Amino acid sequence: MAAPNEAANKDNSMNKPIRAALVALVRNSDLNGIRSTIRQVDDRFNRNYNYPYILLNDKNFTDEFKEGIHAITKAPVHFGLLSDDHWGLSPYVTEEKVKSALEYNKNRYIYGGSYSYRLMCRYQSGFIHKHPLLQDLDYYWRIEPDVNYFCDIPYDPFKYMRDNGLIYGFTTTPMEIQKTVETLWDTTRKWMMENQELLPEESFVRWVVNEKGDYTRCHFWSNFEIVDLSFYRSEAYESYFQHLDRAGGFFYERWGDAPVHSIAAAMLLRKEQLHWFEDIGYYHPGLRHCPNKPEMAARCICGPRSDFMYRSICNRRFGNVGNVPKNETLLLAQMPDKR
Ligand SMILES: Nc1nc2c(ncn2[C@@H]2O[C@H](COP(=O)(O)OP(=O)(O)OP(=O)(O)O)[C@@H](O)[C@H]2O)c(=O)[nH]1
Ligand SMILES: *[C@@H]1O[C@H](CO)[C@@H](O)[C@H](O)[C@H]1NC(C)=O
Ligand SMILES: *[C@@H]1O[C@H](CO)[C@@H](O)[C@H](O)[C@H]1NC(C)=O
Ligand SMILES: [Mg+2]
Repeated sequence: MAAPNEAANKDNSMNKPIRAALVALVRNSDLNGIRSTIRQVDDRFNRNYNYPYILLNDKNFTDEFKEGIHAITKAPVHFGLLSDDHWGLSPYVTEEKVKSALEYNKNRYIYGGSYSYRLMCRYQSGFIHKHPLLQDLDYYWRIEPDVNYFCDIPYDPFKYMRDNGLIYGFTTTPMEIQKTVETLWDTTRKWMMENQELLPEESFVRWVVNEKGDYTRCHFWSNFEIVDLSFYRSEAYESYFQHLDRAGGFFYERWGDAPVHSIAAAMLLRKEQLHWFEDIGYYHPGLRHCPNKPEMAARCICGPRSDFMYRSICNRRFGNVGNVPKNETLLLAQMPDKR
């Protein structure tokens, strides 16, 4: 019997089932919104694949919620509760200072005075990938209530990620509100200087920092993200998250999981490991992406096709900048954020 050659071996691993799931953090009050999302994800993609849904909540899901979800999908669904050590106030901040920060910020920007919003952002930044229900997954695809999927997805994005060595997939690239991240870049720079051994030889960091050392506030909107979870489980990501948590900005400011995930991806990955799913037409309140390439648009129900991503400064920047070597990254990390 002939020994299998290398190509055959490779082929074999390409066809291995992928351990992946669609994951959402939701409240019982989000039932209608998440039913709507799940129905669209099923219709557009998952009815052909049957990847499980994992729904997480800081409170017990009600029977009404669980029944409502099972009634809308045939895919397996797992309901999970968050542990108290994952969902709560950071041990590095003081309650008093948090209270006055919420008071100060409540009219400065959306969710400026919301405590639970901050718990949500901290959870999705540092803990969601540690939930026991996600332990055996290689990839997750984050979904949210009340979003729209406009286009048929006639292939498996998880498999696409794996076969192409991709780590982070996104659909939209807005710019973060300055006031919510006032010290995020300076805190990040400090981490880079103190943890040089965790930086890769080459990275896409120039997407988030310009030649003058200023934070561009470009980020991937993480209400949609498809991610190789080994990235969030890596020593570098965990060290970065711990450093941010210690600085207190999840509470004193309103650091979102979107800018945090995005800075980490740009700083720790190469451009070839990031992917714009241009063909996945998507809407989350506030932003819409509708593909304009004819072969993509043919599978979509949205229009006209001159949406956000074709005007987005951050999407243009994604196309225009490339990887830089570590020595250049460190020069940028020495420059204070001047805004
Ligand atoms: N279990 C639980 N889930 C939450 C809580 N706050 C937010 N979420 C979920 O976290 C995700 C993000 O929250 P959103 O309120 O959608 O935040 P956003 O997308 O920044 O803003 P909007 O969609 O405009 O409200 C959603 O899936 C919410 O259902 C919470 O206190 N408990
Ligand atoms: C949540 O569910 C668990 C397990 O079913 C139960 O032990 C616990 O008492 C519930 N908590 C609340 C607040 O209902
Ligand atoms: C970074 O190192 C490379 C060689 O690895 C060198 O060509 C380049 O000039 C260096 N850049 C800076 C800014 O020092
Ligand atoms: Mg949302």
